[in-house]
Amino acid sequence: MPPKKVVKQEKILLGRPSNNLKIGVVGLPNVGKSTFFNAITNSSAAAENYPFCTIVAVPDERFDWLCDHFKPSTKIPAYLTVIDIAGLVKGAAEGAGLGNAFLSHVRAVDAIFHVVRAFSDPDVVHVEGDIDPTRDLEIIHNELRLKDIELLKKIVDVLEKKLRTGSGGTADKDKKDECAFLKKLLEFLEEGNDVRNGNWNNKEVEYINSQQLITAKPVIYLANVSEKDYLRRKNKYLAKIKAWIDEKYPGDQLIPFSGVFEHGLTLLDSEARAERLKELEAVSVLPKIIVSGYSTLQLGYYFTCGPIEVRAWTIRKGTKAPKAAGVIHSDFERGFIMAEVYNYADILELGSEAAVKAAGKYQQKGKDYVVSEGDIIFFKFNVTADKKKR
Ligand SMILES: Nc1nc2c(ncn2[C@@H]2O[C@H](COP(=O)(O)OP(=O)(O)O)[C@@H](O)[C@H]2O)c(=O)[nH]1
Ligand SMILES: [Mg+2]
Repeated sequence: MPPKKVVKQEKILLGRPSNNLKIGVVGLPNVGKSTFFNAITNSSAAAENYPFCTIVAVPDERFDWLCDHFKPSTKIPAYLTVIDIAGLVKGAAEGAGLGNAFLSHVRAVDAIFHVVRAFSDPDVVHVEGDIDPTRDLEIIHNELRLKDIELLKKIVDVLEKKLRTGSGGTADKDKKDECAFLKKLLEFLEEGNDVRNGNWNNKEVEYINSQQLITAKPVIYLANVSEKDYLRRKNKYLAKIKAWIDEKYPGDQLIPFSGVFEHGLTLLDSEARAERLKELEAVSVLPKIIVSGYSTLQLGYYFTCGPIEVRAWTIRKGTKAPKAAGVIHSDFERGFIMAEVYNYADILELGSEAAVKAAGKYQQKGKDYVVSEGDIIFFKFNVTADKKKR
């Protein structure tokens, strides 16, 4: 007898990132958030910027290669929106500092860059008096957790009220399940955990994703070290920070950077900058930080390519063709017929679209096709006329 086929259920991930990814910068005052934010903004990649919000192209060598190859009139890389979220201090959850003003911003982001101070400088005041990165990490995490607790309490209250007056139908049954789960989640938070610490099943993830909980968002830790420490790749706080992260949030990324150093680089023109980096035998870590935002969210790209436009589209790893098409337009998903697909690796190896076709690597795929990283896709779709009119 053949072995029983095991249907493995795909695990849904927390969060619902779109093609327009947003990351918020959080941390205590005077840790270097704005310095980091300004360095990102001034770096040549900045496409648009506002006082607290900047949009940068995500560096990608495949995208650059495709633009060189197709020479399109329009080039649209993947973009990352970075938001400088000020105002988090101890007691922020109760309204200290800017308190609630930052909240709507932080709720709207897909992920968090958590900047922690690992440089000493008597001229730059530390709100807590001395340099102690893990204490600072605890303070910020606590405030964010308290905000989630406050929000969840309100949601549970409203749900319970609704259930008391409800009809008892099947819609109620689902609401009841949701309410019971959110209560469980509230307890979990009150015990000192973050939402992302939990191991949730798919239904629970759906409940979580329908709320805007801050502690459900993935975090990338950025340790701001002095220029000297950055260049000699040594810092007395890093080991302790790393140990703290490994204990509380195993697997999360820690990237050391130097705000002052990065900022200094952005003041130079590209030639002087290259010279300085060569002289110091150093690199800017900003591109790595920007890309890390993508990988942490388990995102990848596919491309659409032609003489008019080369464009990168952001999808979650494991996305099927119709859903990937929906990133371009909902009609593409609704009226999906097929995808014509080849991969960046093929055109890089074979040199042209014609050669890719001749090698049989330009293929037609149906609705069950799982898009691969670096696919180049042309979607065919059809929407019926009456649905088109909206
Ligand atoms: N010595 C030193 N000063 C820094 C560093 N990064 C930022 N600063 C300074 O610290 C102060 C606060 O930085 P800022 O980026 O405004 O912090 P924010 O409050 O977190 O936005 C500014 O005077 C910066 O110049 C660093 O790596 N070393
Ligand atoms: Mg600031």
